[in-house]
Amino acid sequence: MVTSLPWHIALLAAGLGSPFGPPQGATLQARQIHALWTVFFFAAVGVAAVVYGLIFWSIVKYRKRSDELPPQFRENVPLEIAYTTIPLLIVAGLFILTYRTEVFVDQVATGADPPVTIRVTGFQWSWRFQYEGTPVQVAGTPDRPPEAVVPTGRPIRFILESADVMHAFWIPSFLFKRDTMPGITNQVDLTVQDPGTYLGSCAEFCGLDHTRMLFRIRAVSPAEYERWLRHPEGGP
Ligand SMILES: [Cu+2]
Repeated sequence: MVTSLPWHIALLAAGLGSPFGPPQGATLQARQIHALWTVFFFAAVGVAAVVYGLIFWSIVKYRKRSDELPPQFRENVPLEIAYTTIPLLIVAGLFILTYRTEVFVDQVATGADPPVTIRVTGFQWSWRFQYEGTPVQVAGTPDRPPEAVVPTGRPIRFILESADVMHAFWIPSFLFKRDTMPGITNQVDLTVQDPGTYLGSCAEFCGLDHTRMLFRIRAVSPAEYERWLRHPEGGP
């Protein structure tokens, strides 16, 4: 437990390191999610400005000045149509943008140039990374979290599986989390843009040593990746 504390502090720091809002994210997919978040944020700011503006305007302009009853109105059809239609349009716009972003994040590339494929297996209590089409495998233990090396600028297909109970493959810097479930295979393509070492963790409580299910993704240039694949540290 104590040994994993620095990891969790580092995971937290990864989330706090951004100048505004959530971290921008190190993958192509994360950048889209961040862009979507920014749209939501400013849409919320706009709605809040109108709502609070009207509240304060009403408080000041229509404050009680005498005991005389002010003019009484029952309805204002154009206004009612406007305040029903405009929010519906905003919600519809946000829905469409969210749908497009989700489709982009979930799309699995097809084509002649297959992405790097890594079979990720969550187990109590660590992770195993098998590089498809190669003998390379990186497996961790609770005491020695595994480090998977990936190339930058190329889609990496993660095939997510579980050997026992439900886990979740979570890399905060990728703004990405997906469950690994026994009997179900999840697939995702992520393209890491920036070289670096990214911390990951299990994000689904899975038993006693859940907090020790840590891992690292180290993104390097494609040339360096090919070198690593021939002589992986901790590999066969
Ligand atoms: Cu777990």
